[in-house]
Amino acid sequence: NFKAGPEPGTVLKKLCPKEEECFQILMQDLLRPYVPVYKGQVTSEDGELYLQLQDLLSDFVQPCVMDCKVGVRTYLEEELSKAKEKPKLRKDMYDKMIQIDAHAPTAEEHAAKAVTKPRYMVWRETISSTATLGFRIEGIKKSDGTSSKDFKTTKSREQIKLAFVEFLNGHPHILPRYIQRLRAIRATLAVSEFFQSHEVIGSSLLFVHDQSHASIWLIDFAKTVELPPQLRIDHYSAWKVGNHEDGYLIGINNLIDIFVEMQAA
Ligand code: 4IP
Ligand code: ADP
Ligand code: MN
Repeated sequence: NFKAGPEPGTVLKKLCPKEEECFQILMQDLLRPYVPVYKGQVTSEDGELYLQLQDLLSDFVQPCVMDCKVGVRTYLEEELSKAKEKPKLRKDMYDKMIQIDAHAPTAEEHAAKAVTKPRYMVWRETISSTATLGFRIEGIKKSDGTSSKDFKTTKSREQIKLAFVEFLNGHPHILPRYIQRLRAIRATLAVSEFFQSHEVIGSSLLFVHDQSHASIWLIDFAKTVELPPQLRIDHYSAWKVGNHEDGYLIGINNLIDIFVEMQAA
């Protein structure tokens, strides 16, 4: 999905037209300092279209990287209505489900050896911290290059804190910088036209630090869509089918609270 860009300091991500549209708007929005710079489309040797983005890691030396997916909902309302009209059974998602918990599927799902996508996505939200805290850890890469995606059942505040402590291990001075950056992001979201007019689903915050620097960016807008005309959301109220709420600010607030708690400890 990703590869090194043609110019140094850039990466290429497979083109998704919806995501490109977001980046085009974001380059003119107050959120611009908090997203990778979008440098346009490029075609690779094999004829595939890519988005060329600023490589967020290029100014760091042996960085530690953490991807946190933000929001209480991780699938589009459109995917829900599609699944209702025409349930598509996903064997791959059933397999991913039983790998974590053989008892998670219902008798019917066991018989079909398949689940629908919303069923799988909601289950993922509830076994992780997404449903309760409005964010979850997707992956962490340490400065030695080793990485882990083993956070699918990291759910409680305490489990999250332990993972954050481990992520910051040996760099306590980074904590206030992350808090400052998260607060700046929250303040900017409050005045961003992009944030006012979009439902932000499946997007992540990318935390990056090394010995001396730390920063956070918003990434992955493949499932971020413009709200229907006249519809407004507060990114905080409970989601109900049709209201398009994403819980993005629940996640931001909990992230700030948890980091502040760690600083006080
Ligand atoms: C994945 O589940 C992630 O939720 C993907 O979201 C999602 O892609 C996949 O759906 C789903 O199988 P696991 O993380 O548990 O493996 P993301 O790309 O944000 O990580 P979508 O297409 O919803 O973005 P499918 O339908 O692509 O398999
Ligand atoms: P996907 O839609 O495939 O999940 P993402 O946009 O979420 O793709 O990116 C996947 C991973 O790639 C992120 O967790 C992050 O580690 C890395 N990444 C994404 N964007 C950048 C970037 N601009 N610079 C450096 N690394 C990035
Ligand atoms: Mn992603």
